[in-house]
Amino acid sequence: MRILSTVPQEDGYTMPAEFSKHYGCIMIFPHRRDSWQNGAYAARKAFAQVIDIISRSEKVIVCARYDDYDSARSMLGDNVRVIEMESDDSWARDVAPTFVSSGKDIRGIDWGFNAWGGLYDGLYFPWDKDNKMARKLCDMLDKDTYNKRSFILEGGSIHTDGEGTILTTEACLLSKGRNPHMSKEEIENELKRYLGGEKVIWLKSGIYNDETNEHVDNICAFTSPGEVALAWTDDKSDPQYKMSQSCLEILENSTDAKGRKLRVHKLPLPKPVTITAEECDGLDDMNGEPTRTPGERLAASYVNFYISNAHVIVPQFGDENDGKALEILRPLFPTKEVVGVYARDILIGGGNIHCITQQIPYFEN
Ligand code: KQY
Repeated sequence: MRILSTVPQEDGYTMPAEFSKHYGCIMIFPHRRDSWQNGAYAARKAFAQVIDIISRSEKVIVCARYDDYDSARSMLGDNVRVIEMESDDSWARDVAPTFVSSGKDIRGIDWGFNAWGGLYDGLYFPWDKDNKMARKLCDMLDKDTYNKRSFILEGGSIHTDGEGTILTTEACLLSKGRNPHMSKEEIENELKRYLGGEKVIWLKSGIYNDETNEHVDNICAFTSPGEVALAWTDDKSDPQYKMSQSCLEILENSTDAKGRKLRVHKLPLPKPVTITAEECDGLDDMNGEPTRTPGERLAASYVNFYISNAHVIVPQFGDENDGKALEILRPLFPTKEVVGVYARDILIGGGNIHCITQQIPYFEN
């Protein structure tokens, strides 16, 4: 494995869309007791359901800490590969490499990771184990890796259509805890150079109270070139209303890198999901402070789905809109089975199904 200081776009490597063919998916077995209630037991069961569905159509590699290896091995199927790797938490989307492809082979990008905002507004300290995972995973896969640790970026803060269009949010990428020394234009240029894009569509915000500084993968996702799903509410009293409305205006007035007008599919949000006192009791304190307070609104959204080779795996919350979200997504993915997984126990950690996965694009050699 080589550590490269060149630039993917100049080397002929670009990031494929999630809906293109995968070799596999990277995930991390959950363990952090201040993120996941009751020693992460319920979260492990929810992760295992997601892993089982993904593993039916692509290779799943699950990273487990030394202490969790036996538990992961016994909970996961024979066709899942469990490898021992230390981590601080379990958000593969943000700490595993973002892969770029030449059409034949793939390389990883090793972005800097600082737990969603570092000492400014990050969510935990230290984060050094997470920050080392991307490079280790490239080594394990024997794929060259671009060293971009000088630039703080999480995989959940970007989406691409694989045809030159990148989606992101200002709330996240222009936040003070990431790359405060860089202008919006400089950040946009880095996205284009590393992901191989020609156009960046900047949404202003994401999902209300999303502790990632409003990652794009919770509010809006490409379902095919020229088409996006957008988290939506018609409830004007909900602070989310103005946020989704502003995204809609931007999307409806944008063309993609190929000059197409975007078709926007509204995915209704569930009713506000809040954490209970009992769930909070199941979480360990962090440095003597609780990580959540009873009644706190969690950033629930159906947009946080994962597109595998054969399925679209969509979070479910026990809400009346659960089925509606699946019905809206089905015609958008005519060659895949759209399935729901009850994901409250993942959401309690602060993200959802897309956030716990990172696809590895298909490669020939
Ligand atoms: O949504 C994500 N991509 C990660 C959420 C991290 C939350 C940490 N508590």
